[in-house]
Amino acid sequence: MTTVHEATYDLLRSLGLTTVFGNPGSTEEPFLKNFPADFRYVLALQEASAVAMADGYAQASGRPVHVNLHTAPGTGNGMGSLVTAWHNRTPMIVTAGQQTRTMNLFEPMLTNVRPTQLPEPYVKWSHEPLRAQDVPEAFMRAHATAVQPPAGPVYLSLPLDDWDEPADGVPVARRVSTRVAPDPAMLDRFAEVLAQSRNPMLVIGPGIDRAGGWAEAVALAEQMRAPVWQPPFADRVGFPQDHPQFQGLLPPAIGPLAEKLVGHDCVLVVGAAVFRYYPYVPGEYGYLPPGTRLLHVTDDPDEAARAPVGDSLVGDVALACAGLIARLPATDRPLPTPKSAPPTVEPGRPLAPEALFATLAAEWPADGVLVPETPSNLSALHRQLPITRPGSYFKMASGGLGFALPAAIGIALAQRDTDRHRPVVAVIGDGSFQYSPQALWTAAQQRLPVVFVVPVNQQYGVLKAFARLEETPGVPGLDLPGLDIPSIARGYGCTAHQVESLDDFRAAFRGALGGDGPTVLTVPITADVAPLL
Ligand SMILES: Cc1ncc(C[n+]2csc(CCOP(=O)(O)OP(=O)(O)O)c2C)c(N)n1
Repeated sequence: MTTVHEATYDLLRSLGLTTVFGNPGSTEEPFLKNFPADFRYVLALQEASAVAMADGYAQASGRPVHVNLHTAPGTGNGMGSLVTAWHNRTPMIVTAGQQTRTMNLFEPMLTNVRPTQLPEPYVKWSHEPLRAQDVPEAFMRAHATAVQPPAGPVYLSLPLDDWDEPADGVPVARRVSTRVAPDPAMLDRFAEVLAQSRNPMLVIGPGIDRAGGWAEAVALAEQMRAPVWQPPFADRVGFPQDHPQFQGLLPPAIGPLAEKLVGHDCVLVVGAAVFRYYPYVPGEYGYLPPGTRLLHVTDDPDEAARAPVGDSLVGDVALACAGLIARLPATDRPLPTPKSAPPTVEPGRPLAPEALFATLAAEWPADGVLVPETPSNLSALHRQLPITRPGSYFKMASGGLGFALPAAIGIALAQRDTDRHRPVVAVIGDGSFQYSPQALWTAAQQRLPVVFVVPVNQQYGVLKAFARLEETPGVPGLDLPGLDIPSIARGYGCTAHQVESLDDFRAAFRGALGGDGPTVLTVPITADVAPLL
C-alpha cells in the first residue's frame, strides 16, 4: 500500500522539490518523519527567516521552492516575509501542519482555526484538502498555480493524521507553461506609436530580470536609441546600469516622477508597475505631463488593471521586447547624453556612507550579487555601485524589512547548488538587521560565505527623513543606541569585525569574500540623512 506520505514525497521528488526550508513543530513531524535521504531540510530558527530564505533561493535558482511552517503561529511569524514573497512574485509552496482531523471540531491546541483565510490575501491559492487522499494532488495543483505568471506563493494546510492514510496513487508530475505571449495586434499598435515617437523614453523594470530578458531589453533600447530609466523601488535590475543610455532611477512620487517624463512624447514601461509611488507628492501635471503618451508591458493582469494611465499589454516581457524589435524600423534619433559620473565623497570619521559605497564598488567582484536593505542610504549605494549583469540584485518589493538578511542566505545556497558560486554581499542598515538576525545561524551552519556589510547610524534614518517630508515632528522611537551587532553575529556562529576606516574595510571585505562562512562587517557611518526625494 502506498501511503499519502510516500505518494507526496514521490511527487515532490519528480517535481525537483527536494529541499524543504522550515521550522518544525508537532503538527509537522508526521510529514517530516523518516525524512528521505535524498531530501534536504534547511532549518531556520524563525519562520520569517524560513520564508525569506526560501524566497531568495527560489529567485536565484529560478525554480519554485517549498517552505514548511508550524500551523497558525508559524504562519503568523512567516507572514511579513510572505507579503514580500507575494510582491516579489516568488513561486513558493508554503505548507503548514494542521491539528488532527479527528479532534479539530473541538479546537485542540495548535489548531489552525481558519487555515485558508490566515495567509490571505498574500497567496494565489489557499487550501486544506477535504480528504487525506487529496494531499498529493493538492501539491501538484499548488505547484502549477505558483509558477504561472504572475508567479507567487500558495498555501496548503495539512492535517497531521493524513500522512499514514492509504493514497489513491502517486500523481503525475504535470508541467504547465510559465510564459504567455503578448497579443500580436496590440504589439503592432505599440510599435506604430513608438515608430512615430520623436523622443521616446524607456523604463525597464524588474520583470525583465525575472523573464531572463536583459539581451532583449538592451537590443530594444539600442534600436530605439532611447534613454533608459529604472522604475521606483525595483526589486530586481533589468538593464545594465553602466550602459551609456542608462540615466538612473525614477523618483517614487507622482510629481517628481512626472517631471522626469517632460519632453518625451512617449514612455514605454516594461516589466514594472505604472508606477510604484511612495510618499504622496502630487505635482502640477498629475501622472503624466501634457503631450506624453504611456505604453505599458507587464506579465501581470492586475498590474495592468491598476495602472492609472496608459495602455497596457499583458504578456511575457522578454517576448514583448523581441516582438517590438522585430516591428520597429531603424532610427537616427540622437543618442541620449550619458549620465554624469558619481560624486567623489570625502570619507570623514565616522565614514560618510557614500564614501563607504564607493570603496565597496571599487572592491566589487565582477560577478557579485547585491542584496540591499539600507533605506536611508539606498540612493547613495545606487549612485556608487552600478549593477551590470543579470541576476545580480535582489531587494524586497514589499517595503517590509527583514528580507535581505535571510534572502542573501537563500541566494548563496542557490549559488552553491547551481555551481555558479557567485559572491553574495548584503548591505543592511543596523535597524533592518534586527528583523530576522536568526538567519545568521543557518548561514553559519551551512558554511555560506555571505558578506554582510552593516552601515551603523544608530537610528531609523529614513523615518527621520520621512518625518521631515511629512512635517511630523516629535515622532518617538527613531533612535537605536546600544546594539552590539558583532556580538549578535558571533553568537550565531559568524565571523564579525567592526571597521572604521576605508583601508580597514578594504582588507576586511577581501578577507570576507574569501571566507568559508558568513562574515558581518559593521561600519559606523554619519547620522546625516539625505532628503527622501
Ligand atoms: C517590517 C517593517 N517594520 C517597520 C518598517 C518601517 N521602517 C522603514 S525604514 C525603517 C528604518 C530602517 O533603519 P535602518 O535599517 O537602520 O536604515 P536607515 O534608515 O537608518 O538607513 C523602519 C523601521 C518597515 N519598513 N518594515
